[in-house]
Amino acid sequence: MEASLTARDRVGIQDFVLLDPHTSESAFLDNLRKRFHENLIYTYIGTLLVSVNPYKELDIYSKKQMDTYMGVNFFELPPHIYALADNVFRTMQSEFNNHFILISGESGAGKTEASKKILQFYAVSCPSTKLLNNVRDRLLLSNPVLEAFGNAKTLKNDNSSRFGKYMDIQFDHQGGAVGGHILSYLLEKSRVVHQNHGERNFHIFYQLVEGGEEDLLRWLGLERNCKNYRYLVQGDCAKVSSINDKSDWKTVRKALSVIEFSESDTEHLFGIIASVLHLGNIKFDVDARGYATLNNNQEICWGFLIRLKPKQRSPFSVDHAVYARDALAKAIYGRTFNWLVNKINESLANKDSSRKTVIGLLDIYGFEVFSVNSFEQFCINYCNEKLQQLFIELTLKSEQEEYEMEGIEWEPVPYFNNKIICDLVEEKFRGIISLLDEECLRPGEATDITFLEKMEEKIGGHPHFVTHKLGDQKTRKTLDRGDFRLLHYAGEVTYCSDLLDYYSFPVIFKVMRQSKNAIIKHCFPSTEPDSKRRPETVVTQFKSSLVGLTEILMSKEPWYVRCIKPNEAKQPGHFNDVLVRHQVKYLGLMEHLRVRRAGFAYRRKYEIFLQRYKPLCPDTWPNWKGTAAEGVQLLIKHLGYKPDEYKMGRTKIFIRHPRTLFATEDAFQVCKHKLATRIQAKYKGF
Ligand code: AOV
Ligand code: MG
Repeated sequence: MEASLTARDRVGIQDFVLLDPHTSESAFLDNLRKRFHENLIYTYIGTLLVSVNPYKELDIYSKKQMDTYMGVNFFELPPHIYALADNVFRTMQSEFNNHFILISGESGAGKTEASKKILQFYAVSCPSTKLLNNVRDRLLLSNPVLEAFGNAKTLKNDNSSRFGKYMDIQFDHQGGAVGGHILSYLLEKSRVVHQNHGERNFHIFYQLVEGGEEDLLRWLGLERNCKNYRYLVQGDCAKVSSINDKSDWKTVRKALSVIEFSESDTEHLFGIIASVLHLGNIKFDVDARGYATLNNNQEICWGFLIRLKPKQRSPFSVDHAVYARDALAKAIYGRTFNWLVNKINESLANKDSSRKTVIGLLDIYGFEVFSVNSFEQFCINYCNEKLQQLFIELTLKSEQEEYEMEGIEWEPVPYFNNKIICDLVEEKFRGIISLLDEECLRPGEATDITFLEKMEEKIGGHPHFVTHKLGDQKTRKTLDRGDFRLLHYAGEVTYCSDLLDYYSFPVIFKVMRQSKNAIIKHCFPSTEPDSKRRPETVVTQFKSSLVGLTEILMSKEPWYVRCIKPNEAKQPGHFNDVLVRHQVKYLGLMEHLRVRRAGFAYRRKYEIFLQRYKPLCPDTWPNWKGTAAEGVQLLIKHLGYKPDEYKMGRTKIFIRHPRTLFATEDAFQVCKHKLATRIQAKYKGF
C-alpha cells in the first residue's frame, strides 16, 4: 500500500477526473508539474488529452510503443497521444462515422508535433499493401514540404506554423488509409518581405541557399550566402542552432519526388523561390522628377522571370515602388503556396469513389503576442478565438444543454464564454472586420487614424476593446494613439491599426502573365478579376474560410488535444507555474474537468443501446415488445448497474464511467461468440 502511495505521489494521477472531487487549480497544477518532471507529459481529462511540451526528445514514440497502444482500451495504459489516436480510429471503425481531432494551444505548445505523431501512428498501425504504402508515404512526406514553405522561426517557436492546416485522412472499410486532403488557411505572407529581429523568413529560402546543389544555384543566379539577400537578413538570424537547413533541403527534395513533382515542376518551384530573393534585392533610383527608376537591369530580369526593356521607368515614387515590389513578392509567394497545396492534394487524392470515413486533423497557428502585432496576428488570434468558441460550444455548452434537455439533474458549471469577443471581431455591420472592410472601400481617404476613430465610435463601449482614449485606466495606460487593444480569451494583445490593405497593382500582375514559368502563369491567370470589380478583402475571405471550417468540423465527432507550453525559453525541465496556470485557465481545463466529473462519459439513445446489448438479458432477448426505455431498464437491472453509475434521461441512457460500458461491451463480445458457436452447432447436421 505504502509503495503504491509513493509511486502515485511521485507520478501524479493520469486522469484528472480521478483527483479529489474538490480539486483546486493549484492541485491541478501540482499534478501536471509532478508528471512533467517525471517526463510524463500526457494526462487525461476523461477522453481529452492534455499535453505539456517537454522540449526534449522522449523515448515514447517508438514502433514498440505504437504496437503497445494498438487496439487496447483507452484507459488501460498510461495516457498517450497514441491511445487517443487509436481510440478515434476504433470508434470510426465500429460506428462508421467521421471524426476530427482539434489540437490547440498557444504558439510553441506542441500542436504541430502532436499532429505529426498522430499521422505517424496511423501510418504504422493501418493495414498495409503496396498501394496503401504509397498513399502512406505521401501523407507523411507532405509534411516536410508544407513545413518548408509554410513554417518559419519566430521568437516563440523555431518551427512555427505560419498557416493553418486542416488535413483529412480517408480510410476504407478495412481501415486502410486510402487518401487525404489538405485545406490551408491564410499564410502569413508579410514574412516574405519583412521579419522582426530574431525571426526568419520561411525555411525554404534558407534551405535553398544553404543546401541547393551548385548547378542549381548557378542556374538560378544565386550565391551561397544568405547575407546577400535583403529578404533573408532583416531578423538578423539566418543561422539557427536547432535548424539544419542543409539536411532539411535533402528531405524536401526527396519528399517532392515521392509526392510526384515532375522535374519541371520542381525547377519552376525553385525558380520562383530564387526570383523572390532577386526581387528583394531590386533597388530603385530617383530620377529628376522624383520618380523611381531602375538602372540595374540584372536583378529585375531574375526577379520577374522575364526580360524587360533596359531603363525601365515607373510612374511611382521610390516609396511606392518599394511597396509595389514587396506586394508583388508576397503575391508570388502566397499564390505559389496555394499552388503547392493543390499539387499535394492531387497526389493524395483517392481515385476510388466508394464510401470512406475520415479523421480530420486540425493544426493551426497558435495564439501569439509580440511587441508589435499587425494584421497577421489579428487574423491568427481571431482564428484561435473561433476554435475556443467551437470547443466551448461542443463541450461546456452543448453538454450542459443536453443534460437539461434530457431532464438530468444537474448543477450548472459556470464558464467564460468568449462569444462576446468573436462577435466584437466578426459581427455584421459593427464588428471590427466589417469596419475594416468599409475603410478599405475608401482608398486614398481612409487612414489608420480614420479606421481607429471609426472603431472608437462604433465599438468604443465594448468591454474587450481598448484604445488610447477609451477603456479603463489600467488597461489603456501604455497605449499609443495609433494602436488598439483587444482583451482576448488568452490574454491582451495590442495591435497597430495599419490593418488596411487596399493597394493593388494590376499593371504588375499583367506583367506576371508574360512569365515563362508555368507555375507563375497558372497563379496569375488572365481571367483574374481586375480592379473594376472589387474583390473581397483578405480579412473577409479569411472570415468566410473559418465559417467553412467550423461547418466541416461540426459535421464530425470531436476529440481534443490541449497543448501547454511550460516555459518561454524553449528549455527542457522548466515548468513555469505562472505561465502554465494562465494556460490552464484560458483553455478552460478546470471547467472542462468539472463538467466531465459531474457528468457522464457515455450516452446512448435507448434504441441503440437496447439493440446492441439485448442478447445479454433473457427478458429482452430475442424480441422486446415494450418501449426501448423500459427494455433498457430491465437490461441494466439484469447486468447489475448500481444507481450512481447511470442516469435515465428522456431519450438516452447516461453512463458515468467508461469502465461500466467497457464491462458491458466485454460481456456482449463473449455472448456474441457463444451465440455464434451455438448457431454453428445447430446447423452442423445439415
Ligand atoms: P506549435 O505548433 O504548437 O506552435 P510545435 O509543435 O512546433 O509547436 O512545437 C515547438 C517545438 O517544441 C518543436 O519544434 C519541438 O522542438 C518541441 N516539441 C513539441 N512537442 C514535442 C514533443 N512531444 N516531444 C519533444 N519535443 C516537442 V505554432 O505552430 O508556433 O502555434 O504557430
Ligand atoms: Mg505549429
